[in-house]
Amino acid sequence: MKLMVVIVQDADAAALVKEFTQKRLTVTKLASTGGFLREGNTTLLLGVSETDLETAKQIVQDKCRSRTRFITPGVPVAEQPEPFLAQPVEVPVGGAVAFILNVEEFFKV
Ligand code: 2BA
Repeated sequence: MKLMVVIVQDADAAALVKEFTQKRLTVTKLASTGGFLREGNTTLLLGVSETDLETAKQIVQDKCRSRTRFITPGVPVAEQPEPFLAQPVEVPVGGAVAFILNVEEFFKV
C-alpha cells in the first residue's frame, strides 16, 4: 500500500475528491496553507493499493491545472532603491504537488 499526499489549489479540490470517490478511492481532505504565498490550499491523503496507484495519479493529472498568482514583494517602499522593484511578480502555482510514501502498516478498528 502507498500513502499519497497531494497538495492542490482549492479551485481543483472539489472535482478531484469527487472523481476519487467515484473511482472508489478513499480520500481525506485537509485545509492547508502554502508557506510561500500564505494562501489556503488543500491537502488530500489517500491510502491506495499498488494496483490503484496509477489510476490515482492519472486523476490528479486530469483534474489539476497550473495557474499563476501575482504577488507584490513585501519590501517597504522607503527601502526600495527603484520604483519598478515593487511591480507584481508572477508566480506559477500547481497543478498539484504529490508525495508518494510506502505504508508500513495499515489497520482500521
Ligand atoms: P506555496 O508555498 O504557497 O507556493 C506557491 C508557489 O510559489 C509554488 O507553487 C512555487 O511556484 C512558488 N514558490 C514556492 N516557494 C517559493 C520560493 N521559496 N521562491 C520562489 N517561489 C516559490 P508549487 O510548487 O506548485 O507549490 C504549491 C503548494 O504546494 C505550495 O504553496 C506548498 O503549499 C506546497 N508545496 C510545494 N512544494 C512543496 C514541498 N517540497 N514540500 C511541502 N509542500 C510543498
